[in-house]
Amino acid sequence: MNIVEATRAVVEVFAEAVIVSSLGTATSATRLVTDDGPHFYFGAAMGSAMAAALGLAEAVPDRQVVALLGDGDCLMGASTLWSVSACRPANLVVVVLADGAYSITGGQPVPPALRLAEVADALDGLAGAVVDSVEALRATLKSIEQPGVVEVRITERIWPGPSPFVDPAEVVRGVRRNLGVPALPPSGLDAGL
Ligand SMILES: Cc1ncc(C[n+]2csc(CCOP(=O)(O)OP(=O)(O)O)c2C)c(N)n1
Repeated sequence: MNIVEATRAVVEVFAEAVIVSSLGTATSATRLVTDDGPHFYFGAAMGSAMAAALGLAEAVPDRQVVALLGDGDCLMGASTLWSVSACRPANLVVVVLADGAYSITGGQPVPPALRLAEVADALDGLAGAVVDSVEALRATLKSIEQPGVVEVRITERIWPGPSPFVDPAEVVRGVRRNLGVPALPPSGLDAGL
């Protein structure tokens, strides 16, 4: 399975979800699969996407939120798992695209034994699963208790296409539109400051 196939499965199972995609190929794949949908793309802030997804899930409990993370990003922000366990939002799935590499910076290896599902299972109120096929991913997304963590074994590394570098002001506008909340007044962000 490659990350585009995995992302497509996530988007199809959770068609109404707000996706928070971490920097790198997770953002490129989400842009590709959703045709630049109004999701929460991270452009450079590594290790922050799971925490942002947790905050979003708490803020909009009637919406499904998916954190779609690279394994490098997930490791950098892994302490958020303990916060997810403490807060237990029933509308959050964390999907980790475990390709074993920091792909966007040149493919340096991520520490091999992630064991994220085992970590999740060890924490109160958090479910963990490991999948290695698109079919298993779909079935797991439909059945996992939330909050849950799905470690997706990516065996084929590909470059999804769209740039992972996003315009933060445009991302904010898209997410607010997606959530049905009014746009913010113009700010320095819009001016690229
Ligand atoms: C705090 C911080 N450290 C390092 C970087 C540089 N950096 C950007 S993307 C990346 C790798 C991300 O790896 P992963 O989340 O697995 O995504 P992939 O590159 O595989 O798509 C690194 C190290 C950064 N942006 N921020």
